[in-house]
Amino acid sequence: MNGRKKAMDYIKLSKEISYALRHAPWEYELEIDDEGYVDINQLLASLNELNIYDRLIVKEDLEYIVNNSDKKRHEIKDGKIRALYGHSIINKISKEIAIPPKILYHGTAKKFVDSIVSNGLLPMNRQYVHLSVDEKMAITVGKRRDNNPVILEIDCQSAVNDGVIFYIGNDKVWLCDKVPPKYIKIKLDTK
Ligand code: HQG
Repeated sequence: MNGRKKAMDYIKLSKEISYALRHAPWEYELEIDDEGYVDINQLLASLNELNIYDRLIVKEDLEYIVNNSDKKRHEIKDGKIRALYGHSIINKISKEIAIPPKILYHGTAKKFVDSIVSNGLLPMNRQYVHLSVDEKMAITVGKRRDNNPVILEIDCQSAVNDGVIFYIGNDKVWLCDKVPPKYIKIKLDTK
């Protein structure tokens, strides 16, 4: 065995799959369809060319990641796999429109709050704004950027009544094209 090759690392592999499917399918020679799916065999071939691990990555490894990750980031269907949210590629992934819960949450850094209050929540480098189903999750999301994140409460009920469209990411993540300031309330400053 080549000593430099590593044992399978599912967290690292999951991150690499997210990177490929959300941000850079072309780097992995993947054709991505309108819903974000790529062919599993194409993805495996490309990952295995990198020759990182001490064995080949197989379909069951992808299934393991999908079924055992802390979050439902990816979905497998009919020999294809996709990221459920997080995309930044130019061609917008089409997502299923649905009516969200009355309230959703967004965790962010304090330094962004003034801009968000003025301009609303914008997708920034991604295709959609990402919203969380509960405050706990929003705090975790916000902590990626600020030890004391600010939690925003989104009045989805009013937004839906006014015609704002929401999309399903997964069971805990909702997506939106943008959230105008009038539906945003500062819920919790965790400091
Ligand atoms: C902020 C992770 C200034 C926004 C997470 C956020 C999530 C503004 C940042 C998912 C703004 C964008 C996405 C405005 C928004 N002015 N700043 N008008 N509007 N922002 O990473 O929601 O673990 O693109 O508040 O858990 O943090 O990778 O979005 O701070 O579910 O699966 O601009 O990614 O999931 O940051 O995270 P991001 P996000 P994974």
